[in-house]
Amino acid sequence: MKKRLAALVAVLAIVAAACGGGAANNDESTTTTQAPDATPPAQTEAGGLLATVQERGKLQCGVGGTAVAFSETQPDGSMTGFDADFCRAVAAAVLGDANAVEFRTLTSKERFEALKNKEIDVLIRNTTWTQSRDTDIGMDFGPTTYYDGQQLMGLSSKFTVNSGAKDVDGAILCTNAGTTTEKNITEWAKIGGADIQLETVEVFPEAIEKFKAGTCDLVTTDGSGLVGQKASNAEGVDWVIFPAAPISKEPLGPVYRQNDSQWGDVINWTVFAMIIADEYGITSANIDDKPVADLAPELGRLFGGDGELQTAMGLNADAFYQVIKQVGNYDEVYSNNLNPVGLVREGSLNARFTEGGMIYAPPAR
Ligand SMILES: N[C@@H](CCC(=O)N[C@@H](CS)C(=O)NCC(=O)O)C(=O)O
Repeated sequence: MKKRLAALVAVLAIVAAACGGGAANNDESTTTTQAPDATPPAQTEAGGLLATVQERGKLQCGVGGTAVAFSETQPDGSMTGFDADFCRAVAAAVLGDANAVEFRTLTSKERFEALKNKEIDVLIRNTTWTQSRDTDIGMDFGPTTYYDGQQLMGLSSKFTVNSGAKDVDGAILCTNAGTTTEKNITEWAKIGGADIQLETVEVFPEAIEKFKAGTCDLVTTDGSGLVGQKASNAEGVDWVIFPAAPISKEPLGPVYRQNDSQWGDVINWTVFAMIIADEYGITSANIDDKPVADLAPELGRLFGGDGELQTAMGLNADAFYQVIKQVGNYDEVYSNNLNPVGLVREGSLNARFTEGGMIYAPPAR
């Protein structure tokens, strides 16, 4: 009985922490006790993860390392890709140095534990924003940087872009574990009346190897991952990606631990600043063409001029100037990394909102 009571108390304590009750759950914070009716401290006094990263002088960023065009470990050990550049952007904002990043490669299965265990400050790894991830396991999601959707890939001699669930009946499908992919495909096959055999591997390139060896009939993951693999494999000319309309929504973006709103603001506004700079056509190449005072008022504020808002969140006034100067705007990061594998913004959900896409930021005011 005593044991049961103790267990109940422990469970209640965990639930209270998960619901945001108490400093214990406020990552990295210096524990300060506050009277319930005291005025909440200004964000800059919170001493959360932002202060920790600034003190450390390095951002610890979780990436995949084997996701073509998103995060790829190069032979010299450097990290390239769309996700890697968002890590660099956060480092430029927080530390004034886009190179002050320690990349930590994580499999899909490892990524959330690494974040929750404070092994990383932010996770930027083809990660889909879902309700359970956002609410159940202690994490918050930043703005979507890439609107994706799950597709399948098979031999073009056997499948077409119009293939559907009925065409995959009896097939062996391969993907990596710890993903939305596994759940979506199982539901999709069931709804479509297809009997499939799903095999999971640690990292997606293993699934590709099995597909090449013929032990998997099909592979499945986010469409961007399939496009990347098709482009980077010589055998890819014989591969077809289907169905044309993805089987799921996969909004990909940064993830951070919950209950540190200052850190959340820093990540969110780093992404928004890159989107706003793109709206105005300000790039790493032309940002110095005019003095900040001569730019549109919104850009002036964003780059540290009159009415700047960055210091209110604990950053230097020029934090987002550094992001654009050192890393680039959203379009540059997209084009540099994703155009080479054939992913284009035009006509996709990742186009600017003014061009029919979903890439939109709130105003910097
Ligand atoms: N977006 C999905 C899938 C993420 C995922 O694992 N994507 C693959 C395909 S791009 C990947 O990251 N592969 C690299 C690897 O497994 O190392 C999720 O969040 O669960």
